[in-house]
Amino acid sequence: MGNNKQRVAVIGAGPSGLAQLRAFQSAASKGVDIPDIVCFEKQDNWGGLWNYNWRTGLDEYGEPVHNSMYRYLWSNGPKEGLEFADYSFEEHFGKQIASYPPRSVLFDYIQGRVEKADVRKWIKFRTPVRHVEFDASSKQFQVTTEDLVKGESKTEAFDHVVCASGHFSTPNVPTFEGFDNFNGRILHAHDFRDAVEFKDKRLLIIGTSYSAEDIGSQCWKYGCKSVTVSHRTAAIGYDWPDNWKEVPLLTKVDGNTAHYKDGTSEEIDAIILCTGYVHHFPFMADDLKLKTANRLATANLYKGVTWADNPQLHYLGMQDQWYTFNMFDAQAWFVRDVILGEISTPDKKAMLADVEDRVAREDALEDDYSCIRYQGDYVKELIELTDYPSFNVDGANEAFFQWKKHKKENIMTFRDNAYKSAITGSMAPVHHTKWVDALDDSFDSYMKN
Ligand code: FAD
Ligand code: NA7
Repeated sequence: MGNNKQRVAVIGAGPSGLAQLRAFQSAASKGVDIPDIVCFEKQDNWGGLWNYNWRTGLDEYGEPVHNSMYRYLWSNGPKEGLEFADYSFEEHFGKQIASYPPRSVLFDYIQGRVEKADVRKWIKFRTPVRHVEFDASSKQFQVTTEDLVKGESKTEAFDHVVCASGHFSTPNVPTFEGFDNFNGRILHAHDFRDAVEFKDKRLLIIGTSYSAEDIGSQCWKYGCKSVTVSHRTAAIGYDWPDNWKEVPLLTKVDGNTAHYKDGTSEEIDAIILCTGYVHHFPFMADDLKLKTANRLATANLYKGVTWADNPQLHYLGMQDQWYTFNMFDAQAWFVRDVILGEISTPDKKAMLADVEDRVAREDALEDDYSCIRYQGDYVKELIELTDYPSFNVDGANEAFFQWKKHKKENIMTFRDNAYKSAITGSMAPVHHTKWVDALDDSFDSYMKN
């Protein structure tokens, strides 16, 4: 199979980058002669966003802190939607576990697969990629990295680059009139860590998506006084607890008074901007930089991964995400086979036509259920092209549909439900403690039977 001793650079050792390493290792274990793989990771450990860190702002090397996760984060969707097809939860934990694990449990699961695959040796930690450009004459990329510990920079040639640096780390931070004089804390979701900080506080949240609903719920769980969610487009619309309300967009703050578009106002103590993230690739040369909205069909990526202007470059995990880990796998196995020459890419015109078709099909989707099916179909499309273990994607879709239904029924109890694995077919147990009562969500406490 394929051309060998080419060099492949993978940027980032989060779930997407690790999927790429596992994809190559899986081929190697079947006797395929694989290229030299070097994965550059700016943090000191793998796991990407799941590698939790208390730090905010800049880290000890002056690098922007990548982590956007918070202390008491539990999976915001059912684990049955993200399970690896080649490494089930039962294989990792030796038993089925409940459906909405806290982040430490998911980190352990992500780590288990790549420890088993023995791919840590391919990763250079504490080594951010500073610049990537393509040299048309050698047909190779020049990749400049910095070893933060040694303080040394280096430029090396690679035949292929796989960018897996994530897109939920650089915050989108609007401002509002009066913020400079607000008498309380203002932060973006990216810098939110410990809900206990907001105990007894009247909290204003701006934005209506996952971060808004989950950070609000968490602060509610850990005893904030009230939650107001302010929307630009539409209210979220769940049946919220009594001390939770939804209002139109904030127009200004005046001291501690927040004013909304409908003319109402109230006193608040803290503001959390849950206004999303931007795709940010400062290290990519302009002609290689992905510019896309956070959506299911990304701009300029053939099959959602391969850079239409240059198929030696790939981006993983750049879509908005219903599916996560197993979709990154489907992408990584496809990219591996393109790099190995097992799958050929068509000319640029055909690649762009593929992108256009994906965009048009996404634009025609009417509700969240059709979006889930669309992304499930994308996962199916990719896994049919490679030897990634085929799995019951319709079963995973079903777990997502149940999740949507359970959220609608009660947004504060949806995590108490259990679903069937699309990989092993077994049912998850109901967790020993209801989410709202599980204030200790440490690994050990969660794993108790
Ligand atoms: P990331 O996890 O972001 O990893 C990217 C890696 O690239 C990082 O390790 C980073 O340090 C590294 N990197 C970045 N720039 C450079 C550089 N220049 N050089 C070298 N290395 C670099 N998904 C779920 O399935 N379930 C959930 O419950 C869930 N909750 C979430 C909660 C929050 C708050 C957020 C923000 C996301 C959540 N997600 C969840 C989605 C999340 O995007 C995926 O689970 C997953 O982490 C994406 O993996 P990734 O590898 O693409 O990106
Ligand atoms: P999302 O899903 O990208 O949502 C961003 C939200 O922010 C969305 O509700 C936007 O409202 C809102 N937004 C963006 N800009 C503004 C301004 N200027 N004013 C008011 N509201 C604004 O980001 P999340 O952080 O919630 O989720 C990202 C990932 O983290 C997700 O995959 C989860 O797994 C965890 P809009 O509807 O556009 O009006």
